[in-house]
Amino acid sequence: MSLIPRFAVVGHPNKGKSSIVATLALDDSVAVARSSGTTRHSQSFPMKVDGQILYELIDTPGFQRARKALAWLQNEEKKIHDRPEVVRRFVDHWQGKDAFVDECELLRPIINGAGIIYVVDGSRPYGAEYQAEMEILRWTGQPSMALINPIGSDEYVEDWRTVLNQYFKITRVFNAMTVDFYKRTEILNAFGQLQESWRQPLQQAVGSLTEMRKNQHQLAAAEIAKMVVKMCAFKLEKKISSTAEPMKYQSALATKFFNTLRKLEKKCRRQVQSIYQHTHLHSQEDAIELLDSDLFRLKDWYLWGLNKIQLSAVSAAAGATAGLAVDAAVGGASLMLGAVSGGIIGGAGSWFMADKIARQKISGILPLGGKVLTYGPVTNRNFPYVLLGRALYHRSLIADRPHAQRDQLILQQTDQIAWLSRLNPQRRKQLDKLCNHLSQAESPVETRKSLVVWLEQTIRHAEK
Ligand SMILES: Nc1nc2c(ncn2[C@@H]2O[C@H](COP(=O)(O)OP(=O)(O)O)[C@@H](O)[C@H]2O)c(=O)[nH]1
Ligand SMILES: [Mg+2]
Repeated sequence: MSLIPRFAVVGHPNKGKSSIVATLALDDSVAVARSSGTTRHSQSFPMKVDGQILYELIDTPGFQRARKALAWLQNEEKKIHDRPEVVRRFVDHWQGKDAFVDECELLRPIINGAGIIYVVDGSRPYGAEYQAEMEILRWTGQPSMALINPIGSDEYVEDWRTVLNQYFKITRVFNAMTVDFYKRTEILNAFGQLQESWRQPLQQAVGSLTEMRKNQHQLAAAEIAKMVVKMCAFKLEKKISSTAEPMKYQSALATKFFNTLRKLEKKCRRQVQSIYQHTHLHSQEDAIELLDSDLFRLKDWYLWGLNKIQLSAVSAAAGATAGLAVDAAVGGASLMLGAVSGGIIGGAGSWFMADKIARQKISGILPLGGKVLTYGPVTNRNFPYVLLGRALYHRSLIADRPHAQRDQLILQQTDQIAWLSRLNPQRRKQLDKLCNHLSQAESPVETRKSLVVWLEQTIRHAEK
């Protein structure tokens, strides 16, 4: 006998059944749609950790003709003991015929042993048509519980509770769109109370899920640290002949430089999404950029990173050059630190002035003649803070996103303004030190290791 608990999620069409399956199976491939009738066939979604199935959720089409189905059952019934058998006969009898297609689909997994999760919408009033559905489910004799999904409002939640308590041992309010990790584990524990043999496997499932989430946080921290270290040290080089005019190459080199950085940030986001099992998110959002804010929209940098005064302070502490004074003097209109350095070769003044974010250098002469143009790394001391702020914000949206959600991931800068000021002084000091190393691309391996530790702590803290 299989000990894997299986649950059929059933109810009226369009009450959030598929949303509940997506959320509890952590699977964003479950079809959720505006129009009813999106789910035509029962489909099983196993929740797996490390290849092991912990439990299975079965998405089903909604009841269409519950009262007629119940009338058929009542007509067939001889004694109350027969009821589960009569439901089986109903499915066998109507299988493949037109009359009760959806009823057959949704009842089959139940008569084959699945537990029942009955879903209703807490924003809509109770009506007599639901009674036939609950009655049929009761006839199956399978363990069952009810979930009230408040789609939009919870106006009728209490009315529903009174009705559902008459039919189900356990009733819970469960909003598939806003549920967090702990509410989800609480619901799984409640499922375990439905049948003795499910209790232990579901407890184990909660343990595995908790462990999995911890791993996801660690993987995300490692991924973000890798990206930040790489981006802070990133530079491009181009060899040109001694006689070539460097300015001719500047614009193409700059474009490639900034595009590569944008791509690295995007790649890290995809990785984080896939770590948290949101693998369908990007394909839904190809048309519009996820978190629609460009990395190099410099006016946003003070929101993501340090403000002007803080920036002066960290830069002064790190012994930055006169460039900082220039930046402060122009009132922050430019984010430039003026930290342009290295082999300046005459006649390239405009090369340096054209861009204010990254270091640019022309060096030569190569053994065989020619010059090397270098673009990068980014010299602005705010850069690591900005990258970390954006990455942590994106991660928190993804980690908390229920798998039923199908809308855009929207950036609300007001949500995360001052993420730095929420850090306690000690963690802030650690961060300043790390960002200083990052800005100077010092000991990248060590910096990365310390950054992973720092990120793991920050993420753990955000979870509480
Ligand atoms: N606001 C809100 N919308 C929801 C919720 N649950 C489901 N929906 C929406 O209701 C519609 C039907 O959901 P779905 O899960 O496909 O229902 P099903 O037909 O019962 O499987 C979809 O557009 C969902 O996005 C919820 O808790 N809150
Ligand atoms: Mg559905």
